[in-house]
Amino acid sequence: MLKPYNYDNTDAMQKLTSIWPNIKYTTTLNYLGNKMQRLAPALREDNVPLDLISLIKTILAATKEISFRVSQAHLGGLMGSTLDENIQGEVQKKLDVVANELFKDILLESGFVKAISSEEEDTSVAGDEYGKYIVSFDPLDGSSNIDINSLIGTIFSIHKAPEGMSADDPDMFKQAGNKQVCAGYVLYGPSTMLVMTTGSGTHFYVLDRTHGGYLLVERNVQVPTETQEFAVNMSNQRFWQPEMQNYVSDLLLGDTGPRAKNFNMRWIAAMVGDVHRVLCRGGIFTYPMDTKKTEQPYKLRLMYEANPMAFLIEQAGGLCVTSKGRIMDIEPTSIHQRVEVILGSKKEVEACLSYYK
Ligand code: AFP
Repeated sequence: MLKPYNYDNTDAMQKLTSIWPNIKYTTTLNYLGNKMQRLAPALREDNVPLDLISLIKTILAATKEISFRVSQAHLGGLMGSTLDENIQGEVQKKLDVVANELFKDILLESGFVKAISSEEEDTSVAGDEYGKYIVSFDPLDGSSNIDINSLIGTIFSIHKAPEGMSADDPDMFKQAGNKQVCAGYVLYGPSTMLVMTTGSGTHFYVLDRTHGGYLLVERNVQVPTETQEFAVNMSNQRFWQPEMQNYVSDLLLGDTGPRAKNFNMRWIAAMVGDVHRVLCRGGIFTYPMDTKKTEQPYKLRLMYEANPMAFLIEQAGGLCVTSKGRIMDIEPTSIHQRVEVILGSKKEVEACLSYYK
């Protein structure tokens, strides 16, 4: 019979070290010895104000519930689509709706939030008139992965609530990404992982199900400046602008072309997964402008995807741009606005941009 998981499982550690004598087990030991830093002290170390810490904890309570529901989706009849579409004309999955309701309810009841905006809502939703913050979120990014038990995640972005505006005014959300006070995502993968920044570096946390909280596993993650890996939906190649076509064609030529090195390609179809890989080992990720649907030249959403990822990537030393400039400097015109995204390893993003000059 399997023993229940035990923090002081020294037997397990002895076994591990006998199998891998050189294992870098300090992390595991720290983990088993419960010495890893918990979320709140880690945030205090970054001088995050107490009310923002409380809001972050509220958001993370929702993600723990979503993580559980995601793991039980097949058993609980939550696979498949609803009969509805969201405001952006996309068919909603049952889990999209459940995650959105969970997130919305918990945030609006918290008292910390003046309003929320979600990829799944038609417009912003008012919260507490005296709430200090506004939160934008994509409750489940990568919905097409739900039915195949593959990687999905929640993305969130926090701004200060502007003073003098009413809680039901969606214009509160028209703030550039450079005004974010916190951004992050939670990956529902083999482990549930939080990646977050409050402007003092990008840090990785893992949900420890034994005590129910997130533990800091890596502080100040850095995206390598150079890479040989790219992520793009190649099936759209013929719809891209000539500049992007030329750039990717040169990547594909590998060491026989002008880049003089071979590239590998990865595509998870969930931005959270692709950005996570870039944060872990470098790479370039792009969803460029295309002419597939003339009325919709861009796919990714500024508030729910591009801005929070830009904050995380820049805090980790990478770049996040459109072919015309920095994503976080875009002044939004609507809450469901879409943008071109090119992000990742600094030198590779610069190499891509050089094709547009
Ligand atoms: P959904 O969450 O609406 O499924 O969209 C996911 C996403 O916006 C982004 O996370 C992916 O990078 C991109 O779409 C995948 O797009 P393709 O359908 O072109 O693979």
